[in-house]
Amino acid sequence: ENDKQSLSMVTCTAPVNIAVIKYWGKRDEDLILPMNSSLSLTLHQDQLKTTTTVACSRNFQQDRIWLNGKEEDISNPRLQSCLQEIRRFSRKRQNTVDSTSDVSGVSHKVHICSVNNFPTAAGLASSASGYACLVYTLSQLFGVESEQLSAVARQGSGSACRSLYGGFVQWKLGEQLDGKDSLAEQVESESYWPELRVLTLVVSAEQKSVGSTSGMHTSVETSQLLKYRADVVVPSRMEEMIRVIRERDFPAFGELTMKDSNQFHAICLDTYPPIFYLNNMSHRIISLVHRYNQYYGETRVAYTFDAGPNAVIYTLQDHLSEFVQVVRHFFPPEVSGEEFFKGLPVCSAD
Ligand code: 2P0
Repeated sequence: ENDKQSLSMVTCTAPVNIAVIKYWGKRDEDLILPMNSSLSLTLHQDQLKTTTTVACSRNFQQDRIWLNGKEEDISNPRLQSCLQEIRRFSRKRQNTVDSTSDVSGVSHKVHICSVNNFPTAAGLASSASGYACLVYTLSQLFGVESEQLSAVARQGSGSACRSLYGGFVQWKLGEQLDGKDSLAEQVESESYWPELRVLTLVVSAEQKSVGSTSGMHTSVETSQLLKYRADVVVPSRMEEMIRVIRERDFPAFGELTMKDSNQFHAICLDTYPPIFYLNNMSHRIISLVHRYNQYYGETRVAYTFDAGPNAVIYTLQDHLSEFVQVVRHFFPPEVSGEEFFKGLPVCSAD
C-alpha cells in the first residue's frame, strides 16, 4: 500500500442556526447540559456556514487543527471530547463488523481544516456551525451513524447540536445525568415554511467582549431571573413555539421570538456584574421593528439577538423587500457608525 492510498479525506459543510427560544445556562458544565430546552432555525447551506475538511493518514504523527487558516491548539478539552467520542463510536461499530481490521482508519491521526464564510465569534453562532461540522465530518470519515451524534456536537458547544439538522430544531434538555437524552431533534423540515425569510443586520463584526460560556456561567451563579425562566417560562414557551410554527402563524411566531430574545438580554442585565451584548444600534433596530409593526397593526417583522449586537430578522417573503428598504433608509450603508449617530435622531425619540 503506497502513501497515496493511506490518505482518506472528507469535506462537509454545516450552516449556522439562530435560536428563537434561547439556550442560556448549564446544569452541567463538563457535559454541556442546559438548564432549559431551546429551539432554532438552521439557515440554508448557501448562507452562513462552516466548511470542514478532515484527512486521516497512518503517516500523520499527531492530530492537528487549523481554523480559518491558522493552526490552533488541538488539546482544547472540547475538541478532545468530540474526537474521543467519535472514535469511541467508530470502534464500537467496527467491533460489531470486524474486530481485526481498521476499515475506517479510526486508529490514525487526523488533520482538520475548518473555515467560516463569516466573522468568527462576533455573536453569529460560529461555534454552532463549527462543532456541528467537525462532528459530522468526522462521523463521515469514520463511518459512524448514530442518533447520538448531536450529543457529541453538544459536547463541543451546546448550540452546535442544533446545527446537525435542517429546518426547525429543538434541543431537548433531557433528564439523565449522563446527558444521553440531551439531544437535538427536528421539529419541521427546511421546506415546511417556504415563505419564511431571515435577514442578518451586521452591526459590528468585532469579537464579543464576554464569551457565551463564561457569560452563562456568571448568569447561572447570579441571576434569579434565569431560574424563573428555566423552570417556569421556557417549558410552556417551547410548546407554544412548536404550535405556532406548525400553524405557520407568523405574528405569533414573531412575537414569541422577540419576547424570548428580550428575556435572554434581561437575564444578561440581571447577571452580576451585568453583561451588555446589545448596543445603541441594536436598540435602534428594536425600536424600528416595533414601529414598523405598529404602523401595520400586526407583527410582520421580528428581531432576535444572540451574544452580540448583530440583529437577526425573521419575516415573510412578502414583506422582505419593503423592510430592507426601511432599514436602508434609517441605516444608510455608506455612512459610518459615528457620523450616523450625530446626524440622525434616534428612531425611538417619539
Ligand atoms: C442560543 N446562545 O440558543 C444562545 C442564545 C447565545 C445566545 O447558544 O458554552 O456557544 O459552547 O455551550 O453554544 C451560545 O452559546 O455556548 C448560544 P457553549 P454556546 O443560540
